[in-house]
Amino acid sequence: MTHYPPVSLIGVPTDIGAGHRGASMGPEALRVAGISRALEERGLTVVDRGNLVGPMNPWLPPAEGYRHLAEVVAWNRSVLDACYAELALGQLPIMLGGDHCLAMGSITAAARWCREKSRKLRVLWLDAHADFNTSVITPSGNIHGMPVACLCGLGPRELTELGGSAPALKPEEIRQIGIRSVDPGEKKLVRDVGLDIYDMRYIDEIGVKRAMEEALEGVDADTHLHVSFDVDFLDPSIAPGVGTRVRGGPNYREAQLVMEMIADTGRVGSVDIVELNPAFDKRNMTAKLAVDLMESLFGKSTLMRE
Ligand code: 6HN
Ligand code: MN
Ligand code: MN
Ligand code: MN
Repeated sequence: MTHYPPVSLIGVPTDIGAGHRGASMGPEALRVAGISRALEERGLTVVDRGNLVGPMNPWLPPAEGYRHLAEVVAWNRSVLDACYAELALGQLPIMLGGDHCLAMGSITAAARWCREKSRKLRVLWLDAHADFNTSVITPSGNIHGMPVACLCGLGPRELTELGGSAPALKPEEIRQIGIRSVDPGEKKLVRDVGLDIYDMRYIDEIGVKRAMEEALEGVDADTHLHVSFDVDFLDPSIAPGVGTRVRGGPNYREAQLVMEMIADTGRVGSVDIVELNPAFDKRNMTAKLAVDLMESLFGKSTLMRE
């Protein structure tokens, strides 16, 4: 049985990078769905640090390919500081989002931490989308569609150099799982960069088990796993509470297996739960499912294996 450090929940109540309002209500929905208790019942020590504060959403159209760039930078600076502070305290930070742009801050923090501790970083990006747009190729200007590109050094300096020097992340440190919606320019870019993408077609063909074995290959005792869980990874029939629904995602058991196999590594060091949008949800069912999947991520499985 894995021994985990104490968990710190950090609310990031913003929808600054999204194309729909409402992900700012995500942190509270996850709390209402019982995230603290669920993790405590897994035997973890949990402290809820409350919510970060940042700029309001001015709801403006994109300017030069970016919507709300200054506000996205401000939010991510506080995410970076808060997430890094928890890692430095020996805690395991879980970001309660919030839209997916916040992963620039949390992953930059994890990358800095790993560099200082000479640990290997592996990012597991669970998402329907590759989030690899730039201001030139974006169809929307929404920065939640750009965090992976920015982390890999493709983006505005304010974001690529969030942690000082760019890039925060090498493409070979990331595995994307569940992908099924990639924009035309984005498709070319992910190929050029050589991102390791386990898309739904691949998962359909070889199954979750083998896909996850491949995605987790090389993870060892020195690896820090950062799990960036975009709730739109899930099939929208079981997870309607998101702004950007794409059908054809993992079903309930497939998603559990993804989490269980990550749990088996015992290497989870930081987590984002993002894009949960209570304005689109039904009776908080998506938040409850996200909590259920967090239990699996921290070692709960149907038959106790520990
Ligand atoms: N997400 N590829 C689309 C865009 O506007 O760039 C959708 C991005 C969705 C981002 O869900 O985190
Ligand atoms: Mn995303
Ligand atoms: Mn997504
Ligand atoms: Mn399937």
